[in-house]
Amino acid sequence: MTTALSLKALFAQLGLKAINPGASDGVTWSGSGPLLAVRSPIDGQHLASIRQAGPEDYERVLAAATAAFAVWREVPAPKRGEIVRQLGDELRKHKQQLGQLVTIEMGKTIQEGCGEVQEMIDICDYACGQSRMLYGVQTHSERPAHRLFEQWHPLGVVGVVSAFNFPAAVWSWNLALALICGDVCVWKPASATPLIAIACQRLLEKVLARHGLPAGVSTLVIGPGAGIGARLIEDKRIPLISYTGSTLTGRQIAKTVAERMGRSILELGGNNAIIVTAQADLALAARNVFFGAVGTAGQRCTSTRRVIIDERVYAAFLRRLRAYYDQIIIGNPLEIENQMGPLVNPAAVKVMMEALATIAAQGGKILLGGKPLTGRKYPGRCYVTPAIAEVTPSLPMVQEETFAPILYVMKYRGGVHRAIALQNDVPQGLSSAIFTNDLIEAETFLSARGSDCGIANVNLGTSGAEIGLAFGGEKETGGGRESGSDAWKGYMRRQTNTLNWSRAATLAQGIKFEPRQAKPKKAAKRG
Ligand code: UN1
Repeated sequence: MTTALSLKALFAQLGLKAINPGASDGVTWSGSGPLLAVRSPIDGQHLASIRQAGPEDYERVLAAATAAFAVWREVPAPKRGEIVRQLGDELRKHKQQLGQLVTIEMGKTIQEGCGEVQEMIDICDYACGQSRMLYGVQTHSERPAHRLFEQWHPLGVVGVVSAFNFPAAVWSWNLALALICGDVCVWKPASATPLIAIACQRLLEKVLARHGLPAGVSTLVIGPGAGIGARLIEDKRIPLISYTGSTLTGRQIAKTVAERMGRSILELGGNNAIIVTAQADLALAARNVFFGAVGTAGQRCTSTRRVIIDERVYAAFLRRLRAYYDQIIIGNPLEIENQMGPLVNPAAVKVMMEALATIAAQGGKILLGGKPLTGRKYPGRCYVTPAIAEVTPSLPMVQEETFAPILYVMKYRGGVHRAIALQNDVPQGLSSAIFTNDLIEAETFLSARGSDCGIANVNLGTSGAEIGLAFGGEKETGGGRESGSDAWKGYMRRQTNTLNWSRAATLAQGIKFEPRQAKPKKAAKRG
């Protein structure tokens, strides 16, 4: 763990204090709710406290956001892009510190903590470019002298409810696009990771203040999901809610937002599989499965949870995978040589242990790992060894996402279509991959009869998507899309426009509707 001094220095550089207000309208910080203690999963150390947002703080924030929208939507989109670019520059300058804070607060390795900040920088650059490309189509009207086109207008206040596992990047994927689209953001981070949210919010406020922009373009409320979160979800002033988290909560949010005719972008659970066929490069496959299952201690939505292996290469593949698991270095994630840090909190360890017990009770065989780690090297009750469970595809637990480093291995027999059927046979549909050097197998996997997921990869793993194309998944993953491609459209309202530049009134579809000629009025007699 960092020494007290370097934690102090980190806090000073990122604008954090021992007690931090949990609500910001973009300029003024306040907090009238109960105190929230923030602990590091690395060693259980108390890092800081948050005075959470109360109802009046929330109202103040929403009033600022609503007022800011009226100003921000008038700022030309490329100028909005320039603000986002400058946020990217601030992130660049503070990459190391922010990466370290991510690691201290949620436990991913420092490599991955810095990688998360890099992903934020990438989306800022991307969004800046996109701000000059908010294209609407134009087509030919069926009427003479008419112009038919569409425009994309800003939507309003966007509520971003983010998860602990990408505590800063989820915000940036939404914020960068929302801002260039002319929307303003209210951010409610996960209660496990409020410090990184405060640090990011402060950096953005610095940029906004430099340009004299109003408070409320970017705002923050920290508080429990059931309190401040529920307020946000139910608020009619917020036309779009972007939520990243569990399917259970997402289902509830989807209902509540739909009930008030709002929109939602949902990034929910994944149950991501890798298919290893007999034509696979087994060394490449094992390496990728290892990172996919163990990276971020199995706490990514895109983590690899299942491997579906051709029975002919099952034993050989497993030998290679075991070799990686056997040499894994677990420990303080701030130390660069450690490949896996702790889970986010002791409750997550409990969930993992219970899941393993259920898997065993259902007939699964725990091949290795799955034990809590204790002792001097592992303070804080959050360290575990990653587990591999050998299962048959019909094992009920295989249908569920357990947010922990548990990997299911299973065999298939027959052609690639058999493996694809198993891969698709779960309620979730986020990410998927196949390892094969056979073109027909690869293309079948990517075809309409292939993977049913939002992401499908060939010869690389399920996690670690780049920001350049849309990110999200199907089925119980929620259907939302963030990041690249045309995901920006989700943050705008579309308007179809028809403009008549003639003096004739022409109806579409050839309909004639001529008013009868009105008789000219007789001139009034004089005198
Ligand atoms: C998540 O876990 O919520 O593809 C997102 C990845 C990252 C995003 C993960 N770029 O693994």
